[in-house]
Amino acid sequence: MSTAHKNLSEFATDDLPDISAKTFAIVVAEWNHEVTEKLFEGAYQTLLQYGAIPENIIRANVPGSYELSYGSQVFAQKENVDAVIALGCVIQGETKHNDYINNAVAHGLTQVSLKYDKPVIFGVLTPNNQQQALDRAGGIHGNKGDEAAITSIKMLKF
Ligand code: DLZ
Repeated sequence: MSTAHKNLSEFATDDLPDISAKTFAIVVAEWNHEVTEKLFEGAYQTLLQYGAIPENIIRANVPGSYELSYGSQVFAQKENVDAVIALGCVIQGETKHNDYINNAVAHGLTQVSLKYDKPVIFGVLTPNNQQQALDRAGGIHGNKGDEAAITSIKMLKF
């Protein structure tokens, strides 16, 4: 186990399914890209670490987290895609925009997952500030991109 996963104590990573023939789509929001790039790197490297092959990992960018639902749907409906990982970072501001976006994405991703009967993973950080985000994107609280990737692998057991 690499040190990248030392904060994944709540995640049992034994008995994961073979993913060498599985295809993953990672949809990445460009807003707060200094954070979402780290989430992507964590998710991508974790998929490779657990046996995915690079050719079977598709990446697509969307402008902001609000667009993650649609972006995820585009891939969830493809027959060859086994799981979708949606990555974003919505930082709380002076207005309630973050609540609206977070709620919309959470509902949107759930709908896509149920409609297309595939794992669609919520890898969206919802911090109060950028430091909290960085702490969770390869910082002191690990990398939520890693966790999102492991969650997608676990869900392929169903
Ligand atoms: C508009 C907006 C704001 C204010 N903040 C964020 C944010 O912190 N994180 C994020 O991913 N996206 C943000 N957006 C953009 C929206 O997600 C969306 O792209 C626009 O409202 C256009 O639909």
